[in-house]
Amino acid sequence: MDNLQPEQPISENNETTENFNKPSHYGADDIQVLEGLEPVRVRPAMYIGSTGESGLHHLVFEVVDNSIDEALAGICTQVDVTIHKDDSITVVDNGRGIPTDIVPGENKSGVEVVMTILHAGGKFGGSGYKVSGGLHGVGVSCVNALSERLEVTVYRDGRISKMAFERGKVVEPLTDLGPTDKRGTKVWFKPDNQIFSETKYQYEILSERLRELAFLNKGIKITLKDERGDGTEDVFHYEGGIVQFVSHLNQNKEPLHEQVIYIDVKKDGIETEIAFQWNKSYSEDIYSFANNINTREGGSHLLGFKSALTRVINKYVREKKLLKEKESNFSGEDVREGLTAVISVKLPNPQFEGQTKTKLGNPEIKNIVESIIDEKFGIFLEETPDTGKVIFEKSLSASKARDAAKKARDDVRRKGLLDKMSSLPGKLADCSEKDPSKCELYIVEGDSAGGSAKQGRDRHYQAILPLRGKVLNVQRVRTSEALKNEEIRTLITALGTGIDEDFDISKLRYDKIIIMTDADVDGAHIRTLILTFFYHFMRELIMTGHVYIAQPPLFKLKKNKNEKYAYSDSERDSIINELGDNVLIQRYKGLGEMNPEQLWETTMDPANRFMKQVSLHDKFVADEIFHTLMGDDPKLRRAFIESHASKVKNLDI
Ligand code: 0RA
Repeated sequence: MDNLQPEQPISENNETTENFNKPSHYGADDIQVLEGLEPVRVRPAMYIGSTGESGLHHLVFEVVDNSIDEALAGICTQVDVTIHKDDSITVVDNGRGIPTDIVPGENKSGVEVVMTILHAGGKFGGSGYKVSGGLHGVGVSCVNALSERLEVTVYRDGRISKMAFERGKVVEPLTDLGPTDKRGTKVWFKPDNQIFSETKYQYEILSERLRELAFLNKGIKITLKDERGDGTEDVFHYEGGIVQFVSHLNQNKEPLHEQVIYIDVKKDGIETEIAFQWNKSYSEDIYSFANNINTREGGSHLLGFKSALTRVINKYVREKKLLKEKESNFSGEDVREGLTAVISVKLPNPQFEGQTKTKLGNPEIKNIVESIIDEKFGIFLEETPDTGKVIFEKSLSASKARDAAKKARDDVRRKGLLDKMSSLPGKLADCSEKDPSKCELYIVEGDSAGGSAKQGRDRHYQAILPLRGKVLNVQRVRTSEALKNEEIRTLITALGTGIDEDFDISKLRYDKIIIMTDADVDGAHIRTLILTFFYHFMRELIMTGHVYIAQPPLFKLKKNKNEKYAYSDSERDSIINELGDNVLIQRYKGLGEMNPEQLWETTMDPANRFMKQVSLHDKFVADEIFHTLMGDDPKLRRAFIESHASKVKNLDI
């Protein structure tokens, strides 16, 4: 703990100055006006990120984080989350229970302090590491402020006590309800629909994060129950922790060695856990966490891991004379090809930096992780030479492929094939507008639909790129192979950004890239292949919300002169109801069945069209899906499509 600062209790005023994007004339008077939980209701997004779907789910995670803190303190072993019929939520844990006695200096019970004072943590002499002090770490009081009603029941010191709030204000004081032999806290809340634009919980969003938390905190049992619909239920409980996390991530890939390498070191109050395993794929999937928070932007722990991994492997292959003397060292990318890794550090005062505050800043962590990998992974390689050899061979093949890919890129570049200045692909019907922020590119399946789209479009700002036949599955080949494919090169040239190391989003030629394929199985497959292309070579385009999926209508309904389009079965049915008898129903099997005017009207006109924006809600779920759907194992693919049949529509893959 020597070089660590003691945890600073954050005072309320301090937090106010930090969190408010205040104008410079913001004074003490203003702060007084916004006392208690009022600021949270005035500016909810500032506390929970948004008042949409993400903020709504964040409420659950905020409560669960407190339960996880109890688990980190070694007390809580189980957390049960229930989504009720009315989209209210219950979280029950068997932790210590929120203190019920009076907090000195506040003259209020612990429960009231925790539920009504922002960042009340410090008032309980917090120690150890806390998730709830982490990223958003706003505290359960924010959940209370943003709930129409919240009830908290505490089982502590043999007694049950209960208290209720509405929109953050006490409506029922803390009341003793009698004896109990249980211990823990139950929080029930109903999000305030005056605050949230969306109040329907999505099972998948909750289950993903809860599963992740169970992986990251081995032994803890987290259950999720959905009382709406057919009563879906999940139990997440992993005695193997992040080792099972890595196995899970690699489940659809072919591991190159059986054993997941696992390193766990606790030193000076910091716990470092790393699990990793190489597989046959060409991608690198490393997930890093600090205090259970996904550090998507990486940081010192990730840097430490990467640099030590490269060093240890090079040292090993030199010592064992596996690499010839004249051959140069492996690069970091070489040794990480096909690597799946989870790095989880838990530390007393994490510093989160970066654009989305998901980059671990604490500089001392880099050295700590480096020396752990140096030592422990070094020993592992010495003791497990079979695996050492497998890693060497994978790195060697990656290094050769990287040379070949570079050569292919250089060749292509020399010939000017990826350079838009040379010439845009002949098939591209470009738009006349030159400002990319106003431009749209429709990627269309087949020449005939391409023809309709070219005629139907607004050529001022809409460009059309027809793709012929099946697009290459880039997940299955290396970059050098992919670049030999004409459709792939056409796509890259049209977009203008380049790929891999050359990728530069500022060169993007269109603000919206819209995939328009038939509404049938083939169309869905081609769409997946195009998405796989973006995911593999230009993931940032998806991350930044540039990629969309066009939604052509499924039916045309006609009665006399009255024509309507339906985009789903249920819409078809309600239009039939509306129009009455003798409705002529035409099912569109392909885009080619629509004439240019119809295509414009139903699918391309910004005033009428429906589009879905493609998002990577969670990188590791997305990886899983792409590997299942685009990987080599048809059995897995079928099983996935069957089990996700209804969701595949939502995911748009
Ligand atoms: C304040 C202090 C302590 C625990 C908690 C709050 C606490 C909050 C929540 C919210 C959901 N479950 C919870 N469990 C505990 C520490 C209590 C102590 O030191 O005994």
